[in-house]
Amino acid sequence: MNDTVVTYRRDGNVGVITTNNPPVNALGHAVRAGIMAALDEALSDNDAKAIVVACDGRTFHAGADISEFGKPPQPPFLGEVINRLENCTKPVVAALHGTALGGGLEIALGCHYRVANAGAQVGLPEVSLGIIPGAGGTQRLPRLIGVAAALDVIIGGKRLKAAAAHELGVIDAVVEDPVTDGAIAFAANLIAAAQGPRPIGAQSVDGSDSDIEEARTRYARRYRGYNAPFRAIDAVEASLTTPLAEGLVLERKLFEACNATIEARALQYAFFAERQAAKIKDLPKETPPRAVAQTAVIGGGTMGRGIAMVFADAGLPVTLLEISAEARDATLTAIAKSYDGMVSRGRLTRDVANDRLSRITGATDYVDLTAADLIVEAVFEEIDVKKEVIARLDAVVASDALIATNTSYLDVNALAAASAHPQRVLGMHFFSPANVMKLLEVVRADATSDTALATVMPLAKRLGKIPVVSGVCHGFIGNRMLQVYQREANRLLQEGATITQIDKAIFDFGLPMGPFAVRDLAGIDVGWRMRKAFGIGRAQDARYSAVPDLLCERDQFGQKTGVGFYIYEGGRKSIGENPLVAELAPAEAKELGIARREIDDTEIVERCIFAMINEGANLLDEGIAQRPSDIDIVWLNGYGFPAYRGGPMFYADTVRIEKLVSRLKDLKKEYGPEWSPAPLLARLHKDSKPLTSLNR
Ligand code: T1G
Repeated sequence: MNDTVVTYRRDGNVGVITTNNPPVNALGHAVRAGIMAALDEALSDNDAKAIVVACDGRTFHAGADISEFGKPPQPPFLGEVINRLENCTKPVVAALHGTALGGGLEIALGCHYRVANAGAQVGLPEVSLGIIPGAGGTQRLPRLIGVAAALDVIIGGKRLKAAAAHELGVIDAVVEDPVTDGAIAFAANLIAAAQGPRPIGAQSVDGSDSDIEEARTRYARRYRGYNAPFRAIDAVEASLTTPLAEGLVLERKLFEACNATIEARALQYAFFAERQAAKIKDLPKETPPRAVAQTAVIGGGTMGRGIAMVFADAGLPVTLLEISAEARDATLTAIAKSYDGMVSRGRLTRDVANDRLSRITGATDYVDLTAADLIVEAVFEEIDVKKEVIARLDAVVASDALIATNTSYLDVNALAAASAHPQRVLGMHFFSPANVMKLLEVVRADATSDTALATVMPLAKRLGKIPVVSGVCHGFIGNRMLQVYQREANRLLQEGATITQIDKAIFDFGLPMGPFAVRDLAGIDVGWRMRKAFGIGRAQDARYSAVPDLLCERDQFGQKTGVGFYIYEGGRKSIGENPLVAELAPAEAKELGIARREIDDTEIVERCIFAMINEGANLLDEGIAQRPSDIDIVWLNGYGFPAYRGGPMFYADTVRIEKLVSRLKDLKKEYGPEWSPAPLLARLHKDSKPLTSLNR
């Protein structure tokens, strides 16, 4: 046990307990034991009239050590440490900085007073890990700030900045840095004022059953399919009627029940998978990134505008190049309108919006891009158009400036070859809307340099994105799997299922929309134009469904034309299926000699989801994706795969590989070779290994 992670010292007549357990002072076993030992010292130190609990490093305790979950728990448990703090006979002050989250805030709630520096944030994000606060958060926070405000933090996942936490009464004072000194001064004032311990547990709870019912109703839609958020509401509800000690016991029971669920395993897996995705296995850690101080975007369409806002939102100046002055002005006006909308919806202050807008400069001449360190092209999805853009950039920007393409499908190797410096070309595939969606597929072409990757991966984090590296193939990781998922949806339509039935089955499985509704949202024509450009059709797939193409040939593109697979009124509201689909599908089935039949939801889900899992395994075998968890992060953050299922590859393990492989073999017999189990799955089956055993 590393017994130096927690130290005790005295400053005047204040005992100071300090934890130093990088990177985030997680409350692992050594820290818990260390705090207990330091408390013994502080309580037996007669010259210490008050105690300060603080942390060194970048943050106060950022929670329990998630990597300890699933391992045999070791005493002292966090709840014991916190009860000890609360029952101290000397006043205890918590000194908060960085992100006091989960068990970190619970430690602070066990203390009698809390001070923080201006940059501190507090929160109880446990439901995002499939659990509930398990060390008093659901019992003490309602006592401190009332049920309604506590539910916003615990269920809403609200992270409170210091000023808001002070206003709400979570913290007693915002102090200057260094925060520990501020806390020691605060404690000295308590001593001077003979103010003693002030346990939260002794306080009553301000709230009512209607707060609880309101929360259950309000979060029902947001947490559709989840368990933990509703168990957390149960725990907070108990605080209304149950003394603290019993409430803590009930909370612990609910915590353990939640922690034993697949949802908890899936969300904790996703937590680490997201951080793992940022690491490129064969990229030397010491590779120096290129400085990125000035950026540029070429093309002011929907994606170009969104990408420019991503840079501006992250504090980077960006030049947005358009083909003409009119187009330039129209683009800037559209961006200003987006920011206005955010201000009117209260998501941004006017000052912040103006500040961000001021970082975006419109241009019409490539020469205005000479100073750019990173340029993202987001022009029309046509290879020759993009090649010309890259060649023109070669002539004006520095030879080591990075050129990124936002293509969704095109061959990034071919685009890189259009530059005299192919090593500086890579893909940065943003998802629409670019300034909202967190996923960024970073496409590594054969020539892409380590410097380019070492620059873009950490930059993505600065842009608030979750980067996942992908090799070059048609559709990279996400869209390649999406194609087989949609292929199966189209075939199920041929065979007799309706679009409503298919979409509902997938919706019930947990995705926010089914494959037909989502194409209507994005525009059926996006795929249609891509298939036409690549000549994709019956030649490649004897069962190819032309129904989407036939709708597009009639300008029925979905929501944007008011009709697609469904009919819409007032833009987004579907008023039912497009009757044309019910004509075209049986006609196509007849043409292809396919017998139509009743199809149940299980088959729909299996065929759509298993097809993409199998394709994911092929992506791993081909080295396009580094690890299964990267594929999961792509689908969780780019395609709305339900996080409580962990992503398609994690889900495959919950289905179990042997069941998956035998089902794939059945489907192969029924539908043909495209259902052949991926060699990787066959190997894992033979070795009785789960997919996630490959996550390194
Ligand atoms: N446990 C273990 N490791 C953690 C960790 C944690 N709680 N938090 C971060 N790490 C690791 C992370 O994997 C990464 O490692 C490194 O620290 C830096 O993290 C009883 C049970 C604090 C806001 O949910 O939200 O308390 O990849 O890259 O972007 O009720 O980390 O470098 O090897 O994310 O600056 C509740 C989780 C736990 C907070 C910092 N707490 N952490 O963000 O750095 S449950 C949380 C975060 C709980 C109690 C319950 C963020 C951060 P590596 P990072 P960052």
